[in-house]
This record gives sequence, structure tokens and C-alpha cells, in this order.
Amino acid sequence: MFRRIASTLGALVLGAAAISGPAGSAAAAPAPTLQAATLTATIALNNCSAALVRYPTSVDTDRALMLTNGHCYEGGMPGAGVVLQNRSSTRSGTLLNSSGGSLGTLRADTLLYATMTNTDVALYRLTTTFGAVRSSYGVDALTISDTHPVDASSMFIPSSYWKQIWNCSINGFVPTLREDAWTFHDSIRYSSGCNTTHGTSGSPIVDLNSGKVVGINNTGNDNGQMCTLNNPCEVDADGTTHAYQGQSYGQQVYWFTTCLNSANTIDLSIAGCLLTRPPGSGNTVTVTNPGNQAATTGVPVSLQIRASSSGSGQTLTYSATGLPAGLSINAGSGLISGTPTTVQNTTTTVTVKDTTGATGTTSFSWAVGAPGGGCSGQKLGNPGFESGTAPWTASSGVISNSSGQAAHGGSYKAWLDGYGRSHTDTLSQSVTIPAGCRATLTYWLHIDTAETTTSTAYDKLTVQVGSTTVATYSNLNAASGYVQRTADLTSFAGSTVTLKFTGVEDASAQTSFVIDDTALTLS
Ligand SMILES: [Ca+2]
Ligand SMILES: [Ca+2]
Repeated sequence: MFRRIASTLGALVLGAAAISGPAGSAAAAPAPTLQAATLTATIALNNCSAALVRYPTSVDTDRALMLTNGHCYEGGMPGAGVVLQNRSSTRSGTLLNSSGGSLGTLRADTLLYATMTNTDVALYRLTTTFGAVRSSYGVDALTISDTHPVDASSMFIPSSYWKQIWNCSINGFVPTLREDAWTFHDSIRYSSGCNTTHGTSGSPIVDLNSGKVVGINNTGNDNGQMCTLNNPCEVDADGTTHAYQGQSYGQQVYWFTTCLNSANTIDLSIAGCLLTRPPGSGNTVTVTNPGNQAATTGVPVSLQIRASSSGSGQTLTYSATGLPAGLSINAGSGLISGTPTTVQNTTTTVTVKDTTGATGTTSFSWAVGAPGGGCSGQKLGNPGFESGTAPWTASSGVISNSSGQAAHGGSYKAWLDGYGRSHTDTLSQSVTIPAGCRATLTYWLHIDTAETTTSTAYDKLTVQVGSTTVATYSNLNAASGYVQRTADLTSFAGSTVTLKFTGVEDASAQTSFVIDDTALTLS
């Protein structure tokens, strides 16, 4: 959790210079580069960040709302499964202007809802109205989006606690994220620009295009540990866990908009309400993610969605948003069928409801292409580096047959870094992924290092497709021999993108990132 423990505050110097990850990690967050990203309507708390927010349906005469993380609640972190509602509160914070200047104090009288289960939110009702806040301070609340965030979309994270903004994009969604006793679902994974740190908890995730709040920043993996406090792990469907040191995450907030009644009040009994309910008050519906899909216009599709409820004798009802044109879901069976009519990429969210109104949800992408899209074969040029350099673009000495590192196949490979001083190597190639194709990137990666730490990523390899980070590795992943790595690039179908490997070494102790036998395979 990215809460600041109050007792450590005295030792901190607020401001950009203090922004960095855990000791020894790489440089400070990049400075804001986008004009639209500001600190406006954020609220600084004593241990966290927060924001002045409104529902899409809020009106000026409604009491204003303040959003932060559940784990920032002044009464202590809610336990796993715990839901707090309508508690008296005197929480106060400082409203900031666009550049982080203090405008005045806002005070809550009620904690409307808080939980750290499935998402990590605390929503407070303030003592003043939206209209009064605008009159006093000239500030409009940020609107909570009523739709699921979109993969790869540009966003920013304004932290009132640090008066600092992080800019990056959404890098996919984690079906299950676990941290200590807490489990989150459909978590938002950030691209490499958002290495948020302690004190940024509760910052809104703001979509750069719409200006709406599409999530809430809450946690990141501090030191590479697996599923412990401050070290969340990603959990596969089969229970396998993965920890990515330095990776930060946010949680869902559009769920609030699924639980509002006609009086703009949170009602957890509303059918389709996605917010966590108190224990014993409802079933859990689990929906299996079918993975990213590829389809062709004019070719019928049949995809069975599978789901279950923890309750017995439940009848499930299926619905979906963001389906490709021409497809529909059978409400009774969960079968998605029809014939796609339009070349498009889209993100589908399936919601499944049981008889009690409990719901579960899952999201995945579709790439719909035209017939004859050529969804077969391998698309990278010179994939094993045996034919000179082109069409790769590489920094000096990267593509080599040096005996210092063995190739995986043939005699040449791409050897990034390995200098033992501050150094950056890059390797890139432009590639076109036809619309409607499933695309899988594979490559063999060997990492060796002179670093001896078991906890700190000093030297890093980033794998990017366009501006989206699809994988990161470091000296912590060092091992003898090559390991084949895989990334699903289906969501890039229909575009020409640059595949880029970037290896960054710190000032001492070499780490070599050795790549060979790459492939981008269509199917
Ligand atoms: Ca080779
Ligand atoms: Ca090093």
C-alpha cells in the first residue's frame, strides 16, 4: 500500500527531489509533460492523496465528495472482506489548485463507503456542496467515469501529498492482484512512466482525453517479495503468482456508478452493483477470462463465457459491453455469437449476475480484421540476428557474435548492456500487425549479472510496443541459460508499431541482457 506512515513524516522533505522508489532504485519520476495534467481538485491528506470527485449524475446542490483509498481510512486499514458504510467522520484535507497551491480546508462529516476488498476505496461526504466549493475556490470536482478504463489509454496520476504528477498509460488489467491478506480484482497495471511511491495512495487515475477519474492509485511492489505487504503479486487463473519489483497498480472506481439509486446514494442491493458487499450479504460470482480474441468480418464467432456463483442453485444472467459490431451475448447461456461486420479493435467487459444480484466481471480485447488478413506466419525480420543488422535498429555493438555471451541459435545474438557502468542499449524494429490477427511475441532471453542483491533492480530491461510496456526484467531475473519469454500483442492488431528493447545499467556491477531467436507469430 502506498500510504505514508505518519511517524516517518518528519524525516521527509516534500517536493520533487524526494520522489524516488525504494533506496537504490532508478531515477525520479519524469516531470509532467502534458498540459492537461494538473493537480486541480486534488485534496492533500495527512497520510495520503485524495481528490474532490462527483458522480456523473451529481448536481451542484449535492454535498461534495472526497475519494481516497480504503487503506487511508483514519480508523485503520479495513480487513479483508470488511465493508464500512455511513460512519461519522471529521476527516479534513487541503484542496489544491492546478499547480499544487493550497486553496483551503475541506472537511467530511460521513464516510459513505470504504473497503480494501476487490478494490481499494474510501468515499467521504463533505460538509459543503459542489456549488459552494466552486463559489469559494473556483474548482470543479473531477467526474468518476461510468465505464471501464481502456487498455493502453493515456492517463496521469496527480498526487496531492507530493504535489507531483505521474504521466503514463494503462498497461493492461490484472484479473487478480494479492497483497498480504487483501485481494483486488481487475486491477489497473501502469506503463513504466508511473513508478508511484508511498504517499501517492488515493491519487485519482485521470484519463488524459476525457479528464474523468478512471481508477485510483493504491499500491506497488517495493522490493520484489511475493504477495506480502507493500509487495503485491499478480495471480494467474491456476494460482501461479508473479512479483514485478517497481510495478505499480491502481483499482477500479467506475463500480461506484453501478451502485447509485435515483437519489444518487450508494445502494449495494442494486442489481449489477459491482462494489463489494459486507460479508454474509451476498454471493461471489466468478467469471473466467477467455483471453484476448481475434476474429474476421463475415466469419461467424462462437465464444462460450464460463462463470460460477458461490451460492447454491443460482441462475446466472450474462451481459456484455464493448462487443464487436455484429456480436451479441446470450443472457441465459453466456454464449457470445454472431458474425462480425466491422474491422475494429475493442475491449469487451462481460458482467454475470446471479439470482441474488451478486455480480462478477471480466474484460478482454477483440481484434476484428477483414478476410485474407494474412493471419499466419512470423513477421519480424532477421529474427535470429544471423543476417547482419537490418531491419533492426540497435545501439553500437549490440548485435554481435562475441564469444563473451553464447547465442541461443546460430552465432549472433543481441547483447544489451554488460558494461558495469552507466549505460543504455536499445534494439528496435517496426512491425505491422494486420487487423483481426492474434499476435504473439516470443524471444529467448538470458540475463547474467555481477550484482549480488536479491532485492533491488539496479539494471533493467524494458520491452515496449509503441508506448506500451509489455514486460520488464532486471538483474533480479538473472539465471543461467536462456528462457523463452512471451507477450500477447493481439491488442495492437491493425497497426504498425515499434517493438523496442531498452537495457539500462547503473554505475557499477554489470548486467547483460542477451536476446536471440525472436518471433512475432500471427494466428
Ligand atoms: Ca542467433
Ligand atoms: Ca549494475
